[in-house]
Amino acid sequence: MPIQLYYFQLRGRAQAIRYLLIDNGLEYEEINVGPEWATKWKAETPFGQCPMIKDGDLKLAQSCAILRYFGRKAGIDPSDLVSAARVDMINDHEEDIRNAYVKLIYQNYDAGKADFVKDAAAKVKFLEDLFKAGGNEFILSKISWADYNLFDLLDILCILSPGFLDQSPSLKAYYDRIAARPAIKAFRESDRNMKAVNGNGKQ
Ligand code: 0HH
Repeated sequence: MPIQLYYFQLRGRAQAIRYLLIDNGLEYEEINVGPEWATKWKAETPFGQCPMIKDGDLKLAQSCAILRYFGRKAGIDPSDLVSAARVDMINDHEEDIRNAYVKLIYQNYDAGKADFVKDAAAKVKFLEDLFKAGGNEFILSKISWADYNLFDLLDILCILSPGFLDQSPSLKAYYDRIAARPAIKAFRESDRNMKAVNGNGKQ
């Protein structure tokens, strides 16, 4: 049985997982939990939330745990202590921005958008400086699980605020490099790439 990815029919928290799976040739099947989320799937998940994946006997929730798991499975998990710490640090910063984004989208879109974009730009500036100083093609010199999460975050920030990366040349080059990876490019140009970014029509 292939890997199964349980999520709503939207990009949301599953999109980075999709990028990782596709870019690393891991076949998977989408299970759209939307129609029966509350009645069938919610109680099936470890924490009452999705995304959830099944891989053989393993049932796993929490998007970053899923990314780490598939990163290890695909052999793109950083092997040394310092590299793994750098990847974790950048992913935690990414998650701070993403959690604020989710709050904006679902709770305060119209009133909060301008302040959110300003705050996210200040937080992303730290990443721009780190990428500029590091001089790596990815968070490290080779792609790792967290790059797919960061790429998706930059993508949704550019959708929210076109030109968001205009002041961040190193991150823009990084974003373009990942978008141009053949499997990711083909996926993003295909019908498989879901149009809905979030569950309430806001983006
Ligand atoms: N920390 C978790 C992670 O990273 C957060 C997961 C989470 O928030 O995996 N899951 C939400 C779905 S993402 C969840 O399970 C937000 C999209 C909501 C769209 C809902 C409506 C879609 C209709 C087509 N939420 C459901 C729940 O908590 O019951």
